Amino acid sequence: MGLPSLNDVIVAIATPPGRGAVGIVRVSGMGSLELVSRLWVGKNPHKLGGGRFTFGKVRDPASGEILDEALLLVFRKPHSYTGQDSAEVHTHGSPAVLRRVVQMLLEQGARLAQPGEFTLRAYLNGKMDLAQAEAVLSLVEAESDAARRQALRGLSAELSRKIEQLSERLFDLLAHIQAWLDYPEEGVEPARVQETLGPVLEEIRRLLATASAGRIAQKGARIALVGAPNAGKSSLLNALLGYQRAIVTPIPGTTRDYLEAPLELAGVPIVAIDTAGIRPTDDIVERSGVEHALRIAQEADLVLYLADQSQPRPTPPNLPWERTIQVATKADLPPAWHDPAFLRVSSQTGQGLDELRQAIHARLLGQAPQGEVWVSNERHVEALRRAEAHLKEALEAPDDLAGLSLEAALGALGEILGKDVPEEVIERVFRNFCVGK
Ligand SMILES: Nc1nc2c(ncn2[C@@H]2O[C@H](COP(=O)(O)OP(=O)(O)O)[C@@H](O)[C@H]2O)c(=O)[nH]1
Ligand SMILES: [Mg+2]
Repeated sequence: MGLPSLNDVIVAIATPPGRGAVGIVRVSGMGSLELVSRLWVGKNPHKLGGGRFTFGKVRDPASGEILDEALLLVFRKPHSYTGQDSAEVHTHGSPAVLRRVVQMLLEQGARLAQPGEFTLRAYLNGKMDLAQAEAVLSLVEAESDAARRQALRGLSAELSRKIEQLSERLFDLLAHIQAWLDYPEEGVEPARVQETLGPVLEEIRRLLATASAGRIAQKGARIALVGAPNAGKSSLLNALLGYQRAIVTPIPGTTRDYLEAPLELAGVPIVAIDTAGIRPTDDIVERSGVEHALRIAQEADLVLYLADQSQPRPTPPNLPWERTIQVATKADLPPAWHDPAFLRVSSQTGQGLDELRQAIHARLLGQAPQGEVWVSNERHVEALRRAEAHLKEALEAPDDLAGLSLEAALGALGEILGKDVPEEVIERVFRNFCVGK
């Protein structure tokens, strides 16, 4: 299919579908001010300074009919989002008005923008690199504070700068190896492959270690509450939520199905899943619930295993222990056993709940340093993994061959920024955008 042309004027409604207080139509490309001026009654857009608003009316150039009162915002290249002459028409947020404005611009020679095409133009015109363009999408999609914060980091090129710095160090090393190979008689010192690669590799691994937190910040996490019947799972869910979501009874086996409840914990969107109590049973409905609970636990990002510390200690089920927090419940009652590996919590008094929230937060986002950029984009993670593998190769290769692996690693890092990436990759990135962004 190929990437769309940069040379025509594109137009799209930039605000979400439906009615709103204000609706925005966006135009970008060479000649966009000319097109807009044909339907603008008011100050001549050509005479308007970049970044300035003017108040006027939108008129159908064919019939002369006035459609709405509006604001016009003009940007001049290269000082615009896309790097081209651009304009925004802010009308009242009526779908009928917005559609007509777009229609009239199409009649004047613009074409409908494809999804993400404004941001694509920004990338192709060098206003941002590919990682920043992806951060734009992450920011638009961000539903939690953590995701929003990380997207902004990407947008302001924190990740890009880090990747550029690493690439530069590799590039210097590569140049050195080449000089040493090509001009042996010049007395070029042997390249210090180990000394340079070690720290770069470490840095890449540090970035990769943030991937799980990055993904969770962006997409959220699923936390399963499991344990024997009457362990206090539903009570704990309600305590974490702050309202009565799940039925609590003293009768074991009340929750036979599972239920999901959304909550936000330390800026991360969480889905907490209350499951059927795990015990051997002949009841067919309950047994199915038990099997389901174990499967949910295997698939969850984090498991809370609950055991009632006021009762004899239960035999633990088969759980993914490396992502499980053990919780001793009903801490307000006298203990029948004690194990320091368990967090003692009472849903009734609230004892231990803050510690539990902190433990959950630490498990979900723990490896990722706050105040630093996290890698949340799957494409970036994959490229970093390849760079890591090539650098490992380079470390193990004799110095005269290390250059090849270095080049491959540099290629992988460059892809993150969109350097020398095939058009298909670019198309795939922008396909997920909405029209008008
Ligand atoms: N004293 C005390 N009782 C609790 C606590 N949490 C739950 N219970 C009681 O234990 C019983 C089972 O609780 P529930 O949340 O339904 O357990 P589930 O079967 O694991 O969902 C109910 O009678 C609850 O009132 C707690 O922290 N302290
Ligand atoms: Mg229950």
